[in-house]
Amino acid sequence: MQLVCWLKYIKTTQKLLRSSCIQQFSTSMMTSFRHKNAKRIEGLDKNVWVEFTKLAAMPGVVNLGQGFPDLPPPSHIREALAAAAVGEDFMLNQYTRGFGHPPLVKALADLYGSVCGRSIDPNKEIVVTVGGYGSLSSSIQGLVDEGDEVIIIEPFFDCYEPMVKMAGGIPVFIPLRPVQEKYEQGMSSSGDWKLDEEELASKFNSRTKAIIINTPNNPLGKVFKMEELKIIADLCIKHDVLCISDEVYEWLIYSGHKHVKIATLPGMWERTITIGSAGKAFSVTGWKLGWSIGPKHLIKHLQTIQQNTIYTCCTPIQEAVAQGIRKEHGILKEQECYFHSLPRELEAKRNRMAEFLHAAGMMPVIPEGGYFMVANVSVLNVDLPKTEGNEPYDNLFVKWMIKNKRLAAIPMTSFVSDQAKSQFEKYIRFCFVKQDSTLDSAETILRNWK
Ligand code: IK2
Repeated sequence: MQLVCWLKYIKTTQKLLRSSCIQQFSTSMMTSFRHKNAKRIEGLDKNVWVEFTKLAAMPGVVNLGQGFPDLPPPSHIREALAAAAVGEDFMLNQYTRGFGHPPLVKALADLYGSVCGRSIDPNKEIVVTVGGYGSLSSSIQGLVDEGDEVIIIEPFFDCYEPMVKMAGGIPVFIPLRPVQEKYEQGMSSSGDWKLDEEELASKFNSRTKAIIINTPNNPLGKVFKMEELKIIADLCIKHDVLCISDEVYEWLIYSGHKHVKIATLPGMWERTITIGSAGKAFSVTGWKLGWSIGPKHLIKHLQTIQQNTIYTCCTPIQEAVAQGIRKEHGILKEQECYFHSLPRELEAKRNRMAEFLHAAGMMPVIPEGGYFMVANVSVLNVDLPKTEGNEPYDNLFVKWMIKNKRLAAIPMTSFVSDQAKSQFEKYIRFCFVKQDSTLDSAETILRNWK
């Protein structure tokens, strides 16, 4: 009897073992074959916004990290959105044209037609996308091929590098450098950061497909001058290279500076995609609506990406942005135009931030445009805790500042390639498109720093 029991026990155990082995085997099969990422996203899983937005959301932290306004957007555009959703024309809640809602592409063609001094075909030379981000993505996916080189100016908006890699392209970096760190009363200007002309020329070759430029630049706030853009344009023309010009901060230009669209330089329209963002133009970053404008022989490739990825963007938001653009276009020469009143309001905030960063002992770089300010923090000589590995100084500094000072910013090395981290790690980026009360809280922390 005992022997029978033993035999039964052994049989059951073998059965269980067998099924668990099969399970383990099949799980590892699934992990290795079915659950594995596509090669094109290999190594691209880290993201600065995921990491630092979580830290900045801790209770009691003043958030000058990610670039979103905590100011009220213009009421006309919010009312237009409400009306689009609940108004009589209920069809505004249904799909619209895939490449862009007809009233929006018309409004964009009219506005940019007058800004660029040329006629723009609303249907063939514009595509409306999910944010400026969507435009970057469809430009790169639609135009960059396996093995193509794409020149990226450092520091750069962080998604350029992974987007180029996802398309199979090869990013080729060129840094902006402070020509001479001219500090006047502890401050310098983003205009002091320049490209070396010879170094830039050395990056162009027969494999170069495109260059990505960003003016005003995030994070530096540099507004590229006509002569700097001419150098880039001449190289593009000489080497038959495309230009993806990210101009999401085009309206945020401070006194004494001027935004120049590289697409308006001779020979550049036919090789340039210009990217804009309603989120940045109207302080509605959560609406995630942007656009690409360019010649039809390039835009048609972005349209192909659009129709095979997201197909169309949200109709009521497009309708509201169309109305907003028409309104601002109508008063473009007036002081009250939001595209002029916002930078006026922000210039005062910029100056205020420069003062209080300086008071804390940091060395701010005054931006000529955009809504970010970088500051050299290495001069504070903060004794940072040692960590394993080689995490850059600015990363450690920001984590320390969030924990000990309850103030959040973004490390500058998030905006550069791995090779350039040591060159940029003494800077961090603050955002100043904030209500006075938010800046008051930041100022209190910074003035009590010592
Ligand atoms: N291009 C640049 C240069 C941007 O800065 C952004 C938005 N970035 O804001 C987050 C931050 O830096 O804190 C985009 C493109 C994307 O624009 P959109 O929000 O319209 O997709």
